[in-house]
Amino acid sequence: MATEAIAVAPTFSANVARETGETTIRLSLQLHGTGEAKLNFPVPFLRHMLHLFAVHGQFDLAIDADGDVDVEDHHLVEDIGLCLGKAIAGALGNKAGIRRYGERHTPMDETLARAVLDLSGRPAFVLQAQFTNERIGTFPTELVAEFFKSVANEGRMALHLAVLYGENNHHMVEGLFKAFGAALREAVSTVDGGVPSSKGVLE
Ligand SMILES: [Mn+2]
Repeated sequence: MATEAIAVAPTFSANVARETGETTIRLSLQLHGTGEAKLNFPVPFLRHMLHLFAVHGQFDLAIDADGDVDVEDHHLVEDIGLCLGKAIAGALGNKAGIRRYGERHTPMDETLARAVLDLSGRPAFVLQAQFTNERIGTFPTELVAEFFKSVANEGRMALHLAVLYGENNHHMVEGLFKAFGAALREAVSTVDGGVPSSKGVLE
């Protein structure tokens, strides 16, 4: 007998736990929060970025994680992205009464970043950015795309990110995380009405 997914109204919060041979992650997210971040994992630059994301989205975000960073930051960064995406999707349930779309331009000194997203239920990811350094501190710059791709896939959103212009790579990535936080905050804000789709369903 087929079981139908139960359409659960948004709770705006979710906990995700994930353990593999490469990483162990516990993450909790409150989308209608106060901007409080408690981040405990050994990738300092991503901690810095997720702190900005939480503050600019007014999300409460707690992450306790560890992984094989002696190999490279790659697995842990990708898997934290997966867990954040899962938490976003879980917190939104059937998405009834949310705005669905969000967008924001964010200047970061000389850099201008943009995030536009649709909590459509269909994963898509585009990043337009010309990074000029292979690393930011010890953080491999290529992992910025890996992180956001994981978030978009598991969060089941269309996420379009761009650095319109800029000089400093640290600023470019900061602009993206701040813009993403603010755009997501807009998309998960509540409006009157049901599921914001002409189809009546956002899966
Ligand atoms: Mn900074």
